[in-house]
This record gives sequence, structure tokens and C-alpha cells, in this order.
Amino acid sequence: MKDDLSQIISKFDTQGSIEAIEPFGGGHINDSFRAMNTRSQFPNYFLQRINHHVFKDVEGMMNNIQSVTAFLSKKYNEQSLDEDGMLALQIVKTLDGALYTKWGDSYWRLYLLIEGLQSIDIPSSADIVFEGAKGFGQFIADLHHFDANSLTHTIPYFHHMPRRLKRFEEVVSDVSVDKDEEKQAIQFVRKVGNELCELQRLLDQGSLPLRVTHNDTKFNNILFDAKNKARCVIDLDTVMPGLVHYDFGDGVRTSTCTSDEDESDLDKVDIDAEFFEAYTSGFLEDTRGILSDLETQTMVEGALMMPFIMGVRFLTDYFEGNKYYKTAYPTHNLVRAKCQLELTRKMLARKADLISIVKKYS
Ligand code: ADP
Ligand code: GN1
Ligand code: MG
Repeated sequence: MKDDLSQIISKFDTQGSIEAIEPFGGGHINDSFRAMNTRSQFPNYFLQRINHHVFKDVEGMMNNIQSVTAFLSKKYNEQSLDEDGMLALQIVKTLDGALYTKWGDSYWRLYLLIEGLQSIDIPSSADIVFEGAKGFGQFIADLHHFDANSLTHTIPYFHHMPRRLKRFEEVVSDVSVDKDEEKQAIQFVRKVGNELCELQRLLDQGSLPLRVTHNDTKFNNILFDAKNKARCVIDLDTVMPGLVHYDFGDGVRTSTCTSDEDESDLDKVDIDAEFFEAYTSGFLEDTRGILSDLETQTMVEGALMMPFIMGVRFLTDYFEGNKYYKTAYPTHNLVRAKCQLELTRKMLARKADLISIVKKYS
């Protein structure tokens, strides 16, 4: 593998000489590596194997990322020489000028490693939540004038709740459900599923606009500097037309929950109201001016739908034999699903409070 990695990186237009390539980052989908230069005047790099079972149109996805990062770079360069300003990811092309390379059966891409910035898995303060949310909101506002129709749908129907439920039912009908915890999770999905399809109904009837959204605003998909300012939105594989609610909701799911995504003790899973307020105020800071009344009025639907859709997706993958997500143990997806469904349940119980918090900042 080490030799392969050196050979793979040699296909890209790098500067200096790479001395070490080490695994880096812990997402559920791609495999990431940090490639360090021997000489400090040259950049370090971030190498990724793209999961082409998940992202079937690698070319389309890389074209999306290239056009979005080029648009953002131009904007940020023109804006000011502000040292604390936002940065855009920068793709390093291959020696042939391509956006990725193929090695055996796998696909690889390279970015510049952004020095001095780091991701935060679980924020430790409301200030950090605010800053991250502000960064994700700014990403949407900065892409407000980018033509959403020019983007490929890198995963078709990614957040289409009714289709996710349909697939879930197909998979469940093919397996034997033995354990009580499995039965309870299925029951809960069936109980609230229809209610949580509200955003798709509004989208289908043309009441909500499609925007350029990130669609995977897990809190560790934004990098922070040493002063805890959010500086760069990363993991752009799913940037495509979507609802603003998805980006609001996934950030809420991953930064305002009192537990990890895969907490097995469900008593520890809840929403932290102070963090929710911080996320809401940060997210709306730059988006407030561009959103319609209905978008803000229905924003909480995103916060409810995102943990739910994750619960459904984890549970589906569990019953399908853990094919999609990386897992650490056989019931990992079941544990993740139960945690996300519990978060949904607790949030549904506090829906009215969450709506009034959003109203306060709208
Ligand atoms: P995944 O799809 O596996 O979540 P990411 O693209 O989010 O992959 O990268 C994994 C982690 O690597 C991120 O959470 C972040 O800590 C780090 N990272 C990603 N891109 C860069 C970059 N260009 N510079 C520095 N760190 C990065
Ligand atoms: C995956 O790649 P990563 O870990 O940032 C997934 C998201 C889920 C997330 C759950 C393409 O994101 O949709 O929210 O896991 N990405 C894809 O942790 O399916
Ligand atoms: Mg990520």
C-alpha cells in the first residue's frame, strides 16, 4: 500500500518531495491520507481515495468541486486581504491536467493540505458551535449566485425522505427481524416517517427553492483556526442542489447533540438547547437576508429530518449487511441508528421550543 500511495501521488502535479503519507481523518465514506513534504517551503498535501461505490459519477463530482471551489476562491480573493477570511479548498491536478486519477480499480484525488486548521468532532462550547454554523451559513450565502442547475446530483435523491423510507421497507421485508431493539427501531420509523416527509412535500409542490447546498454539514466538515474561527468548508463531495434545511439540520444533529453519533446509552442522547440556539444564530447570520419566509418558518423541519434520515439510513445499512458505511463492529449501524432515532424522538418532543428559538433569530 505504501508503495502504491507513493506511486499514486507521483501522478499529481506536486512540488518538492513527499517523505511520508499517513492515514488522516475518520469519515465514514472515503479514505484519507496526509502527505508531508521534505522541504518546508513546499506545500503538504491531502490525498483521498474516492468511494466510487457511493459516488458513482466521479467525473461529475470532481467537476462540481472544481467549479464550486474556483467560484469561492475568486470571491474570497476579491473580497479583501483579511487574514481571518474564509478559504476555499484547492484541488491539485494530475500531471495530465485531470481532476483525479485512476489506480487499479480505485479513484484518487489530491488537495492542498490547509495548514494550521483543524476539524472539531464534538464542539466544547456554544461559541464554537456559533462559529461553525456561521461558516456553514456563509457557504450557502457565498454560493447564492452560483447556478445550482450547473451541478451534477452526485448522489441522486440523497435527502429524499420518502424514497429512503421506501428502500428501508424493501430491505426490512427481506430480513428476519428478531431482536426487540430492532423491532422498536422499525416501529418508531413507521410511526413518525410520514410526518418527517414534510420538507419533500413542500419541495414537490414548489414552495421551497433548491439552492447550492453542502448536504453533509457534519460539524467536522468545517476547519477552524487556532482562534476557533471557522475558516474552510471541506468534504465537498455532496455539494449539489438541495434545501437549506439539510445544512441547518445536519449541523444541528452533529453539534448540538449531547452525545456522539453512535452513543449506545440512550439516556445520554439529547439536544442541548444552548448549543441549538448558538447554531441557529450562527447559521442565520449570513443566510437570513437570502432566505424566504417559508424557509425560515420551516427550518426546524430540517433539524428533525436530518437525525431521522440518518437513523433510517444506518438502520437500512444494518439490515442490508453493512455495505455502505464503514463500521467498527457488526452492530455499529444499529447502535448509530438507535442513537439518531432517539435524538429525533427527543427533538420532536421539544419541537415548539426549537421553533421559537429559530423565530427569535429570523
Ligand atoms: P470524509 O469524507 O472521510 O469525512 P473529509 O474530506 O471530511 O473526509 O476529510 C477527513 C478529515 O481530514 C477532515 O475532517 C479534516 O480533519 C481533514 N481534512 C480534510 N481536508 C483537509 C485539507 N484540505 N486540509 C487539512 N485537513 C483536511
Ligand atoms: C457520511 O463522509 P462523512 O463521514 O462526512 C455520509 C453522510 C452522513 C454521515 C453520518 C456521502 O459522511 O451523509 O451524514 O456519514 N456521507 C455520505 O455520519 O453518505
Ligand atoms: Mg468529512
